Amino acid sequence: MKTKPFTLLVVDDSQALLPHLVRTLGPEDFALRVARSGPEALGLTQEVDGVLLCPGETNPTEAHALLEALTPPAPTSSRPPVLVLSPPEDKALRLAALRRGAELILTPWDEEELRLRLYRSLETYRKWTELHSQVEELRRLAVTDGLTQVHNHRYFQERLREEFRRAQRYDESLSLILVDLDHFKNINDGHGHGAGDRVLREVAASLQHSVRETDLVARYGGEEFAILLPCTHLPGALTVAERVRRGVSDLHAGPEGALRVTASLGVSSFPHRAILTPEQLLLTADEALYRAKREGRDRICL
Ligand code: GH3
Ligand code: MG
Ligand code: MG
Ligand code: MG
Repeated sequence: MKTKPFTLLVVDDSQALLPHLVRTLGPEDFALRVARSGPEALGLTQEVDGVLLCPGETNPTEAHALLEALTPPAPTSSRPPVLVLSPPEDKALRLAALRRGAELILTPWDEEELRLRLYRSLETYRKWTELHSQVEELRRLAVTDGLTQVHNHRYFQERLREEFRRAQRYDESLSLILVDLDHFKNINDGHGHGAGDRVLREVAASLQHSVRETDLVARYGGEEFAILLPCTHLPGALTVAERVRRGVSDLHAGPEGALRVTASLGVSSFPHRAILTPEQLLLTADEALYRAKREGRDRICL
């Protein structure tokens, strides 16, 4: 399978080399973009697979400044590789390039060597970015519930412990809401498991809409969700819980939006004299949820 050509940014203020490069590199493997100035080049680096710096005609100060701007030191490989065409006598430029992790190609260059080195360099970067996005995707999958796309149980447990420690150490408040759908079994029994799954996805989206971005929504189990509210005291959590309860009961869910569903909610908050561990925060919310069920469902207890 033919891979798509690499996009190479040629930074060449004189443009003297360009026709030569076009011939050497060939359109099969390289699509060339040209920048005539440093600022123009910096604007384009995110769109290309690599940068070829041809400082031949530029004054040395400019060449150095541009090299530095193109090779920020901190997060490695998140930028395309930079290759520098340098005359052998410009030792300062050669050393600067090596220090900044750029590759050197000495002039006068050999056509085949230039082509191969560019190809390998850009190919390595492309593979690296592909791998990087796969890792990112795996990282996302590892903390996400597959059905509802909110966070999963394991991630919730991790964050619960982390947020609890933080709240203890910095004397902050932390609240937890457990949400359990009412008589959900009836939805499955009456409309099928597929419809039930769809309702779960819609409920999860509704919960996510009812909270702030700094809050954490997770699927705790089957038709039960947990919402962690950092830096939120009990009155704040009750306000959120009411917004969540109403959001769920207002949903027109399932196929054709014909299904209605309600939820029972249990709320707990730290600090509290009886809550000294994350487990106790969880247990307190769970007991509150149980009371909400017993007292008639579609309600909030604490
Ligand atoms: P209650 O008001 O007491 O909570 O009643 P309920 O029917 O919701 O409670 P119960 O815990 O007895 O039943 C939970 C139901 O949730 C049963 C199970 O089939 C359903 N459920 C759990 N996970 C899923 C899922 O991933 N998809 C679907 N469609 N249903 C699920
Ligand atoms: Mg139940
Ligand atoms: Mg239920
Ligand atoms: Mg349940």
